[in-house]
Amino acid sequence: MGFSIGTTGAGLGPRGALDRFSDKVEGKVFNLEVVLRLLIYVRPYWFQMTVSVLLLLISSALVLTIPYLVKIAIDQSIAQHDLDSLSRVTMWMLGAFSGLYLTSLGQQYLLSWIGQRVLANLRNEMFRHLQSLSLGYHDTRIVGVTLSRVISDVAVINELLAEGLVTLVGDTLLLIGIVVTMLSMSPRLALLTFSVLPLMLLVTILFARRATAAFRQTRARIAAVVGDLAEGLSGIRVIQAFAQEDASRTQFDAVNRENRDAYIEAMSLSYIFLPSVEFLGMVATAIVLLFGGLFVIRGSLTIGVVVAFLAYVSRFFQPIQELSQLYTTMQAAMAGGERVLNLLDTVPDVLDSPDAIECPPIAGRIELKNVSFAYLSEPVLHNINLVIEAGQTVALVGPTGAGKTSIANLVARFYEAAEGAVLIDDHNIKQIRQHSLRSQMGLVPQDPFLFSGTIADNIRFGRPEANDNQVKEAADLANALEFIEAKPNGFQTEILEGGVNLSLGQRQLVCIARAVLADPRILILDEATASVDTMTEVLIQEALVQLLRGRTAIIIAHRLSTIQHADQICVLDSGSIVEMGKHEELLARKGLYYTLHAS
Ligand code: DCP
Ligand code: MG
Repeated sequence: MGFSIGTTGAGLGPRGALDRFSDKVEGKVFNLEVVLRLLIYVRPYWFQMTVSVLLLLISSALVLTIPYLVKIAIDQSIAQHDLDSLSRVTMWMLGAFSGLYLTSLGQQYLLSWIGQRVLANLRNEMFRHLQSLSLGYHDTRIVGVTLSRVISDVAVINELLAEGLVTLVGDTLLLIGIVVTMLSMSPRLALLTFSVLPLMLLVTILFARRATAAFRQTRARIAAVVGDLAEGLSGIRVIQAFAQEDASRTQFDAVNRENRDAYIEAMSLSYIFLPSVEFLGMVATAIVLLFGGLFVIRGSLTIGVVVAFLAYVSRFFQPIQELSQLYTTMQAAMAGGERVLNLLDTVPDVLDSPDAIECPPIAGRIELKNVSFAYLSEPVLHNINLVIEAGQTVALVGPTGAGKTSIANLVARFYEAAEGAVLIDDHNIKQIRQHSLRSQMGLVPQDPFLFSGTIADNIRFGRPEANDNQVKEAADLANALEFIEAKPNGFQTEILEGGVNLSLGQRQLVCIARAVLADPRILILDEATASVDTMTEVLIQEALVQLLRGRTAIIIAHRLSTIQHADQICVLDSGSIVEMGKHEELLARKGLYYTLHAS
């Protein structure tokens, strides 16, 4: 779906650009409800998760053991010149190292195994939900922003669920383990070493507070970059046509620069923080050397303990660093999680009622009863009453913006009328499952959209099981065969996204063929506004005669020549039906239809 490009470029300053793409402010660092709901996505993998936590426990225990083995080697084996014991301890150490290697490997693998599955499942669910949301939702959203929901918000959630929570548990356990081991080896030296902790706590709190704000900025800015990029790309034709590259570039440059600055600020905080932690680690090391050495000289401590302490101190500050980084991840994940859950919680405006029926093959009678409708707040259709008998062709005509496409949108139930009812074969449209209704309806949209793929793929879109002959027949009926066969690759011609390598008329012919192949009971044809050449127009007209045989049809025409044979012509103006009748009657009346026809 394309989105409005009218607002791109010079008109909006960088501020405006940013505001368009930014979301509601981010809240808490920890939101239990969000975490619990997200954990549901991890639940299918509880077994792997348990194994990975077990592996983590083992590897943490091994990390704790290694300095202890060093102490034994120094204080017992080496001090007592016991070679046997030394080789035994060394073997133990090698064993511990191998164990550490294997458990970390297994744990990392399992975590990414789980993480990628959670990520993919969440994306699938979002995609499915986005598909179920009515056009009313998509109309009011910027595609780039929705993209960043599905891509980056989900990724950061994954970072939290898969790695963050496990890091949290693992690092906390490791910290406690180190503290307990140090205290039990030498309470005096341990307490002296921990004297740097208050300072460390202070630095961490200061950092976390500043970093929270800084990283929040980076996320808002990157959303703006993605949004602006997406809009700039889909509007590229218009931007180039109006030579607005400079303005567009300036705007992109502005959001890009703000993103850069926000990032540099956030990163420089990290660059101040991490060395500070390291510095405090060095201070702790110095304390161990000084006091530990003193105790050794006085004979109240063994050298092995001092060496083990040095090892523990060096391990001690790594979890602290990781935990403080986790703080920012967690915050991003909470914000992302909230947005993703909001999206998943959005209820489609157009919902099947619980007792909606699977629609039997319909005859195709359509009735609009006192229908009034607004997309947002401004009323677009006023009290429309229209009956189309099964098999009839009704043409909707009227000036641009009169509400023709809107009527088609209501019949196809892309939107729901605020007042009145749309009936199909005397069923209220709300009582029919959307899917079963649309599968009997063919639509040739005003803006004929083609997917990337071959021409044949595109024609087959509504009926993937159709064979090559049926595709060819449909193309023939739609009068598209001639131009398709003139292409060097015929039906296998690759179409670019949006169908840009076909002319508008050709795109419309392919869309008509697509509708023919689906063989719908009701056909809605919204003629493209841009004029097609007279040759193509004749082709489309001829195709229509074939196409409409035995079906109910709503034809929206801009060229009145196309619809002179319609059973009924319905003239709309500003959202109301102003005239209705056959071609000659309407001409004779010399009203709006006459004026339109004359122009
Ligand atoms: N409109 C809106 N939101 C949308 C689509 C349309 O607010 N998502 C408004 C714009 C028009 C009015 O609704 O004022 C009627 O729009 P239609 O698309 O129904 O108009 P037509 O199809 O009659 O116009 P055209 O001949 O240009 O296709
Ligand atoms: Mg229209």
